[in-house]
Amino acid sequence: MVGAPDEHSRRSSVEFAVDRNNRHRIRFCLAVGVVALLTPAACTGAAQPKGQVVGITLKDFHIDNGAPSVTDGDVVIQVHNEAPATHEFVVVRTDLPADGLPLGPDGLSVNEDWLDKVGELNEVPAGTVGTLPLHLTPGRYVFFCNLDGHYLGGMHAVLEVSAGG
Ligand SMILES: [Cu+2]
Repeated sequence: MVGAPDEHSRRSSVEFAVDRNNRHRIRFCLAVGVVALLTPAACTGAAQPKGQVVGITLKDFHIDNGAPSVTDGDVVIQVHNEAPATHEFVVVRTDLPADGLPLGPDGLSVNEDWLDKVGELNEVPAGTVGTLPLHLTPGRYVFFCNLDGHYLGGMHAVLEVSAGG
């Protein structure tokens, strides 16, 4: 314990440098922090993104959209992959038909570079739920899976976002 006395004297001098008012304020903040931790809202609110929940279900090869229209603002897209395979989930803002997005040179996937991409989940493993929080402005959005051939296989859906009151 050679370092102990040094440690102690350093701490004392630091405390000495902090005037009484500041020390009071620090203790008050700690108390507020503890109260916040003990309230249920703080516990659940920290982990859960807020917004209108849009439940999406991925299947081989189809996307079910539980809420085809929402109002603008914070939206939490919950992507349930009920298919036996991993899928991707891409969101673009476009007025193009869901089955009329531009394809890339491979002819098997959508050319995302030509689209206004709003967000994506690279991988939603089979049997899991992916969460994608987005802030959406009014407009029309298309969801799709862009793994080779999956979009062409029918994995696309539309979400209409209207201006809220
Ligand atoms: Cu897919």
